[in-house]
Amino acid sequence: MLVWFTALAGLAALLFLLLQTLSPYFGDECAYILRSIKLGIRLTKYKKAKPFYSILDCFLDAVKRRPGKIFLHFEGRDYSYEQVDKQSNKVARALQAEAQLKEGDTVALFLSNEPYVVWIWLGLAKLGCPAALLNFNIRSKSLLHCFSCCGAKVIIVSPELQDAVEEVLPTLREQGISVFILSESCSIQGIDSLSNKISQASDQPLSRDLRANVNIRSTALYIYTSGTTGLPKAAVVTHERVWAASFIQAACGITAEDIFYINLPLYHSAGFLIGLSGAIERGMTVILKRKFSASQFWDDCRKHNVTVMQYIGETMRYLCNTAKKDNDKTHKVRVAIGNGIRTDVWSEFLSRFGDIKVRELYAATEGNIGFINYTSKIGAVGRVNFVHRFFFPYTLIKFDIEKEEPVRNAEGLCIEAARGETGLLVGKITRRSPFVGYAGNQQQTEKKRLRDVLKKGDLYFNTGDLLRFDHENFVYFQDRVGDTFRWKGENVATSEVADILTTAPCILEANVYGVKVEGHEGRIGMAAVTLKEGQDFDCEATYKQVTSYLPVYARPRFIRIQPCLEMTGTFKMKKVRLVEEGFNPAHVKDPLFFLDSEKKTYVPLTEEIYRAIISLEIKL
Ligand SMILES: *[C@@H]1O[C@H](CO)[C@@H](O)[C@H](O)[C@H]1NC(C)=O
Ligand SMILES: CC(=O)N[C@H]1CO[C@H](CO)[C@@H](O)[C@@H]1O
Repeated sequence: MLVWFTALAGLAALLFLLLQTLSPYFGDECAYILRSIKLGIRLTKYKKAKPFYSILDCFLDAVKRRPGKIFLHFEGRDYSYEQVDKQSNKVARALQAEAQLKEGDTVALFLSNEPYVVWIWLGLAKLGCPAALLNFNIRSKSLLHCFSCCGAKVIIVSPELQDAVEEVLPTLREQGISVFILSESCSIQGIDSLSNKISQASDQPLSRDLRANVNIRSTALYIYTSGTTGLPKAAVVTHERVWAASFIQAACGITAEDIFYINLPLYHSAGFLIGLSGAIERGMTVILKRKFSASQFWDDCRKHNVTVMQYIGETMRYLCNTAKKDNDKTHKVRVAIGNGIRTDVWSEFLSRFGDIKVRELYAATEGNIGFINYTSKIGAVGRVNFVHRFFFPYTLIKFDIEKEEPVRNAEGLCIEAARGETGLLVGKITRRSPFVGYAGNQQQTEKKRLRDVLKKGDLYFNTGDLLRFDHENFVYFQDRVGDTFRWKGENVATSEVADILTTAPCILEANVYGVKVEGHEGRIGMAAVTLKEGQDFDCEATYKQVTSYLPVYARPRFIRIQPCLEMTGTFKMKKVRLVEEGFNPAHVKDPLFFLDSEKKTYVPLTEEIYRAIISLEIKL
């Protein structure tokens, strides 16, 4: 018996070695598949559990298991699992009393990156209430839009964002919205202080009955994404999705003993779901940072013994751009999880900061398909793997960039892209990989659904992203379709920028797009505009308009004045040629302007300025 068993084990080992020589990634592949299967089994168990087992229950179990373990470190203070639990009880009780919250009521959080986000989110979860995570950079019209599409009747605001909320207060009051600010007192009529009420509230646990109806398909969060048109959209994040994203750390081999550094905003899925929620799933310690700082990054990591870091493409480049130091490799960081890193930055990062496993992943907040880079292939966002593809069917289809639509054959079906060819990623919508859509926006939800893809009557989620699979099955991200581009890790919706530009006194029409600049990830904002009759381009007024209403990353740094804008047959503005022509004054004959953030105005874009930008003397 034992002999047989040993022989069998030997055979298995031999087979493994054989396959490993056939594909150098076979070992990684097996480890990843095994981990994924284990996580799949766990998710199925949670789905079937009665009552439903949510990430909050996972947190409460962690509190029971290791109450004294540090959950959160923020600006010199430690908060244990037990302390965070008690603090969230106080928040829940204060909100129950002050805002009369009931199970299912949505509450919007307009908060900086601080521990309050965690306490309030857990407090709301204890009441069975979803949280809408507002981006703290948005203002005025965008802020009102984001707030109203999630259907919240309550908004909670950080003291440093008081001005922004005062600006929209008249509208909020008209709609009968309760506004709470996290300070001890507030003299503004229509804004109530909350901190004093939280500190007076009891820290006793709340009854589970308060969230008796929450199940895996209930909405847990709203996370905003700027899609292909106009204002941000509120992606509905169900508990199922929270679990799936929370498993990413586990899938990357992170353990409870790791220490996770969150320096990304908590209003994005990266920081909130993968970082914070994933940390709860692991029962680990989080070092929370108010704002990303390249200069403090490694000192923070050394000081707190950080072992796992998170990045978006840009932040890796910022780290590589800091002055070299002797202790660059002295730290305990072993894994970096993120997305959008450029191949050259990736290589530089590894040679500069040592042997860190980069786990590049591809996923959209609302999407139903994702990839993780689980081998060590530089540049790839993941691998096509038959187990993954079996459970979550997806494909790449041929896409017409100019028409911005999938190419279809004579029967009206889409055409799969060949190996090595760039195509649009679509994920089949099934019960296992659902697409829930956007809150209060049926039209946008419908736009992301693609029918008759491979068979008549089938239904896919259109990611709006162009990817490529190579001959070794690696997956590469290529670009985002259409009107959204990425700059500094943020999506910029061009029509939103155009709306702001056309309210400047001199501008008639605006066509906004992103252009590539050497040495930078993503695309920087540029606009081709036409002027109102008899008007000149007003540098100062346009600067004022742009800086008052747009976050820094969305402002068009280049403006091109055109006599008229080129349109498609269906009256869509043509962008492709403009994008290609870029902002080089030697090639573009139209007048060009540059947003000079030091002079605080637009200035004519001279050859000299162009050269300074290309040589990175001018920081963008
Ligand atoms: C980091 O690790 C070192 C050595 O293991 C230990 O002495 C130190 O106390 C740790 N620092 C923190 C903040 O935990
Ligand atoms: C596809 C993939 O996994 N890519 C990365 C995964 O992680 C390794 C380890 O750091 C990287 O080197 C790969 O480039």
